[in-house]
Amino acid sequence: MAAAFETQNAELALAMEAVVGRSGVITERADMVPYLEDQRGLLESDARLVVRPATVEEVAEVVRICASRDVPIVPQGGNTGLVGGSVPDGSGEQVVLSLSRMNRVRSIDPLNFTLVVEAGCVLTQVQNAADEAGLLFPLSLASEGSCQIGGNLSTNAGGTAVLRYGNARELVLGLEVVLASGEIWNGLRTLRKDNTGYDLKQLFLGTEGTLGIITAAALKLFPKPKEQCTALVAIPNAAVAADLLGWLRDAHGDAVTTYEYMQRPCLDMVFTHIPGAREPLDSAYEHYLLVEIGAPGAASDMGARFEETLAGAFEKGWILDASVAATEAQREDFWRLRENITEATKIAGASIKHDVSVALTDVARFIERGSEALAQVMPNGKLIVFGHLGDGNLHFNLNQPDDMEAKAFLGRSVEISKVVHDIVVDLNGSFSAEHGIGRIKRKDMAAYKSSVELELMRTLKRTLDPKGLLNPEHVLP
Ligand code: FAD
Ligand code: 2HG
Ligand code: ZN
Repeated sequence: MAAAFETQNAELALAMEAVVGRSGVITERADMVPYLEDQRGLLESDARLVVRPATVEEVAEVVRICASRDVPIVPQGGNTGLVGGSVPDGSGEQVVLSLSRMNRVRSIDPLNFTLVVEAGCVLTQVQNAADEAGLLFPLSLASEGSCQIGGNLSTNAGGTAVLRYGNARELVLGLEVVLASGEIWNGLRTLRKDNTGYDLKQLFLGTEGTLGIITAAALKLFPKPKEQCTALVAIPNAAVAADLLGWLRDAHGDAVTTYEYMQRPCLDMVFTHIPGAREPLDSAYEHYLLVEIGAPGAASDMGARFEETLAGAFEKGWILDASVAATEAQREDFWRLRENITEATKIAGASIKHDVSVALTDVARFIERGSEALAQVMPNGKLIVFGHLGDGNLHFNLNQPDDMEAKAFLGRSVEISKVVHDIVVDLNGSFSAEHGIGRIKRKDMAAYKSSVELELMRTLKRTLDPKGLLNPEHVLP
């Protein structure tokens, strides 16, 4: 039996090599390791092989080879996903299809404000291509140096500029996709308006590689902000955050790009584990916001107006203290605090993550209820609350207590996540607002999604992937 499997694998590897060349196929276990390890180190994973096609035709041929042998495929981008969606299961029967060699910028049209890139372009590469043309591609997340645009689109990534520019899905005009059959759908249109039937690209955006493999995308570009102001603001509690955001938007409109929340323990973790991070204000506070506004035109008085707006909020009692970055280095210091929370908490130990959203007006209520509930269930757990408050999206994570082993702590994940997710759902929120479902949150889909919704999703899956070969253990319970 084992020998037969070995023979099949060797034959599969040869068939793949004929398409992508020898260097495009990895079969040695040791060389496959980086493709098998999930970001959080939570999952067992193995694969028959890793295949790295370099063109859309090669992706299509690889998919046809797998389809003809009923071999499941896990598409992989930068492997930065936090829900185990980019790694195969532990069976050793799946193939990892890495998009990393499909990393060309195909075209840019600055006058049309559009950019066409391949799925394996790292997000910073996409941002830089826009920047070189004097424009902005606004998707921005702490993993941008390694995540790929194909992964971003497949997870409908959020990040720190959603308030102004929307989620990844809203930045897409067209897609090129390899279907489960191995056919290529060329929907790479760069049109702002196109109502010719169903908007098929939506089938592949945010569906985590379960319905097709994105190989290229036509993206929207924006004018680059000419002036930017960044402030680190201490607030008395989370309850004032909605009022303060309303105040800022009233004064600056859509210029408000970033509205990120961090509680004190996040900063303490960053100070402990990230070199160069330091206290941002003269005193220490419990609640912080990182606020950024940006104006495309030459709005020369923006800084002065921003200071005035903050002073007004101070008088209303919504702000305790604030510092507006005077230099680029200071701006980077503020961002370093926010962008290193995930890394710092990872170094600190195991983490049970919740990536939830509620209406902006329910954020404070959620934090209060969630904090109280977790303090009851695990009094020594370290609550790490931060996130994209302007979008109502919080990362409500629990780090392992000092007096508990990681394994015992993680063993309580289901119980702890149920406590948090029940509160979110009670507030009409979402138990999964940003990172996707992957392999880790499938049980929550079964618990919280209606059977009508789940069956509609299964219908789509059966239609587009009748053999169930694309990410079979992902998303749907
Ligand atoms: P991968 O992790 O490789 O894959 C993610 C999923 O997409 C998998 O299901 C995979 O099968 C599928 N997939 C990948 N490429 C393709 C493709 N071309 N076609 C079809 N399916 C594909 N996420 C946010 O949304 N906002 C954040 O602010 C954020 N911050 C992060 C910060 C850190 C430090 C880290 C480690 C992660 C963060 N993430 C964040 C999570 C992660 O970076 C995003 O989900 C990102 O969009 C994943 O991109 P990737 O290329 O790494 O995809
Ligand atoms: C962020 O907002 C990411 O920084 C990561 O979405 C969140 O680590 C997390 O839970
Ligand atoms: Zn986030």
